[in-house]
Amino acid sequence: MSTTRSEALLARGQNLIPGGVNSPVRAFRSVGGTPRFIARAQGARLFDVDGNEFIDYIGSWGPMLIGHRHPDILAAIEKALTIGTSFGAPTELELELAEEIIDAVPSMEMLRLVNSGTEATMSALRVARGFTGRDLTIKFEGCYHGHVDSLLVKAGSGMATLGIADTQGVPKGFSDTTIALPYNSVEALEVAFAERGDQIAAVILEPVVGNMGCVIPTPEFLKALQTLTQKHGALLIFDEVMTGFLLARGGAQELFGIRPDLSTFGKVIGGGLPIGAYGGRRDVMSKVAPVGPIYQAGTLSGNPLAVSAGLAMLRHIKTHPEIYPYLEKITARLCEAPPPGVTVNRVGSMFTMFFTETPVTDYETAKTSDTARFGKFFHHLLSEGVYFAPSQFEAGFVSAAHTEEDIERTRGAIQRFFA
Ligand code: KE4
Repeated sequence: MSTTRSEALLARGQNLIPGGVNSPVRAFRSVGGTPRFIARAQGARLFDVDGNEFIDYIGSWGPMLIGHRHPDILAAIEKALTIGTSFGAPTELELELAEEIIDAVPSMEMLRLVNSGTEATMSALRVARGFTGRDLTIKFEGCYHGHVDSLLVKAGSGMATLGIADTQGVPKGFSDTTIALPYNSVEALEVAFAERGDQIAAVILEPVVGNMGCVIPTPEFLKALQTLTQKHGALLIFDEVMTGFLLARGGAQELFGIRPDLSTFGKVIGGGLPIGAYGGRRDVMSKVAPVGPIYQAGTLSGNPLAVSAGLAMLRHIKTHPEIYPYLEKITARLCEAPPPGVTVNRVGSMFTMFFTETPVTDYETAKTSDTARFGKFFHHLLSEGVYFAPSQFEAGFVSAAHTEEDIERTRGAIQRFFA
């Protein structure tokens, strides 16, 4: 498999952009080798600049729920182009997207559109602090909520991939406002609230984790989150940037029957264009400028291109509810009967094959994985035309464009690694 052009582009990129990539996980640093520069994508396929074809299990880290270049999305973007790309003034399209999100997610009584998941979580946190008048946040080790200064504490995703425990550049004063606890630990949560409950503005979590690899909350953990936040007057924030509209039309909160105070979204709601959203309780969101004293703004927030693509995506999901049982079926088949030494965690179309015998329930158990062997597995799959996430500490994603034949081909490639 030639990587000549990718190697040349990487060399050229190194002088222009840190690592030649615009997001660290793309650099293949934890799996080694040359990151593939992508020429184009279609459906469940990626095509790199050397003409190699891959079955894609990244899906742009979530947005490509219905596959690359879906005709509904392309048509919506083309239509949007006829009216303009950004006005810096309100449009009816933004109201329609807000209505679609609110219709799908009952806890979202009011919301604000932004341009990334990071903006969404940063804003939700500021609103929680402003609403409660408190400064502290609880997050969980291995969860990643975007590169918000105060949340880059024991974070997952690229930080876990690169083994960066705590990034440089975040003032101690910021990270001191964050309490990082083990995911799924009811006891740690109880102790934190017992000690500092009246200072805690919010608890933020990935309701199904993707960013330490896929990790699933226990019912006891979810119950404790609800009980303790309510008891102490803290807000419960579900970061559904990855899980929103991906695991179900109503996100993880629909699966678990939980109504968080605030939720954040991104990825799928933009249909592959830059977008984010935060929202929830009306009494909380009514504190946001211009109606309230908590400020948040954005030049391209609600721009017609991203909103049109997002609307097309959410309308497709609403009119094609069969995508979720299909995704459940083919992803379950992909993950069926894992090889010895591999622990698989999966919810819907989100999955991770951990190279450990240990059940993975938090960051500590995720880190028992043999990342060197995962790197060899990743490159074996790549050589067979299968593109998994280039990190043990990320989730993979199956799309509605994947066929049963794609799944069988992928299973064959996996089995040949262990043969
Ligand atoms: P963005 O700012 O990247 O749009 O969203 C940040 C974010 C927030 N919350 C959750 C739960 C997320 O998963 C993310 C971003 N996810 C990573 C994938 N692990 C994005 C990929 C990357 O950083 O390159």
